[in-house]
Amino acid sequence: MTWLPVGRPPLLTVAGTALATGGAAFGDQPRPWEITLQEAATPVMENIISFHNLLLVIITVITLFVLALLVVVVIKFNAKANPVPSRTTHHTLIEVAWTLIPVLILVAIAVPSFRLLFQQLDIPKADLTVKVTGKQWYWSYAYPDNGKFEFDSLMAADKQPRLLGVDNEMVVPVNKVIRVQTTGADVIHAFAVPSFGVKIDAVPGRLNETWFKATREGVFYGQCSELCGKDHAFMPIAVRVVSDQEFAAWVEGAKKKFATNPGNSFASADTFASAGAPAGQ
Ligand SMILES: [Cu+2]
Repeated sequence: MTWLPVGRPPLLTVAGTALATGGAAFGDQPRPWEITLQEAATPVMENIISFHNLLLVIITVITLFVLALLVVVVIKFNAKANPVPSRTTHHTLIEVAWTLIPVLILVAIAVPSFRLLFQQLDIPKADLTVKVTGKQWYWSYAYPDNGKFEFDSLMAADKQPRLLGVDNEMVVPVNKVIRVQTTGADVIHAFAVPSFGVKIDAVPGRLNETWFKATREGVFYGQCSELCGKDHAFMPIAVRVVSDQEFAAWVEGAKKKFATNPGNSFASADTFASAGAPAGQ
């Protein structure tokens, strides 16, 4: 389902590579002067980028066409150039055309659009479920399939990348279908990771579901995308995608590490949010 080449224009790739060599260790994140979408790491995001590129071409052609018509009107039909206006009011062929052509354009857009929507909403058989809870102002990740542990993920002020690094990353295996269930503990938050093409509300009293299948290893950053209070900007999402073996090893470690804090104990005092974290969770 690729209509156009996916990825950055060549010029931006050069700039992106230069920046990437400086920040390669920091994974997928926004980059200075970036005007494109972040690089895709899932099939859904690849299709989102292709769809975006298709729409960009269509809207550019339409805009230039309308601009050309306006220029023609201004030059040919102003009072000086055309002192005696035509009294024509109807032209059947043109009327049919300007009704039919937009309909065809909309249909051409609707087909890939619905295909993409179905791909996003129709969750394949999941290999792994992670329950994500948005809280003021951090995230909790629960792994019901892997020993039922749960841990908090708070922004770490001393970690790079700034405002995106966290103390405990969400870890998932590569090339596996991850079902993400989101909910909110207090107010509405939104779980969003651009490279995965994932953005879903985390609503109190409701369980939302989405999915992603990361096709490459690395660390992928996102942020809460629903204004949720004073530290909305300081509850980043960091997802580490690793091999099956690394994931199994991480699960073993996590079971022990998080066994003593069922649910909601806070991270060490050197993390940013612990200073302002609400008490009595
Ligand atoms: Cu939030």
